[in-house]
Amino acid sequence: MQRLSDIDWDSWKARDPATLVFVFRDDEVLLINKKRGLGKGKVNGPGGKIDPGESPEDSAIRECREELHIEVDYLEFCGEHRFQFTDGYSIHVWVYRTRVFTGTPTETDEAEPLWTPIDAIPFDQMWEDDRFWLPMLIRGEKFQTRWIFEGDRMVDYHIEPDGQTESWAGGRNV
Ligand code: 8DG
Repeated sequence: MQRLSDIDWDSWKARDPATLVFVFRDDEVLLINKKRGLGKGKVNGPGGKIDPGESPEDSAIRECREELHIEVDYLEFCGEHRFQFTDGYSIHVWVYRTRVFTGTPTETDEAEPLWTPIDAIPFDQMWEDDRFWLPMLIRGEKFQTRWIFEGDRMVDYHIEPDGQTESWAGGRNV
């Protein structure tokens, strides 16, 4: 299982459903130094696994609350990632962005907040795929993606553009 074509994507179901959130303020994006879980030690957006019975959006809101002590609102759906790992693990990730939040991002056991200029995103400290789709998210382009990973190493991928994100509910576009 090294290529996308080795997988029957029609019957594919991820072991874990999960979320990712990117919060924007002026020309900055709120990233985290992830302190535990899958991707520990990497820079990422807040997010995590969806609890049983929880909607992706509710999970995204809860993860921002738990990881950074902020309340996010007006989440815009940006796309979905389907990750298949060669060891058999798989994760399906719903991705959101917003400019609307209350509270001050605060370090927790799970995350250290990093307000980051959008032209200085540290892709070399992030998952290998992020450089392909995070610029699309910033431009307001939605995506449907599939990825094969061998551990930390991306071995195959496909990105399907999926139209435009609705305009920012909370202010100007970036
Ligand atoms: P835990 O209770 O299991 O420790 O943690 P959790 O917070 O519920 O879940 P997690 O392990 O943090 O969930 C994995 C997170 O990593 C989830 O937000 C989705 C995200 N993620 C991947 N792969 C990739 C990737 O390639 N790029 C980016 N940016 N994020 C990814 O799983």
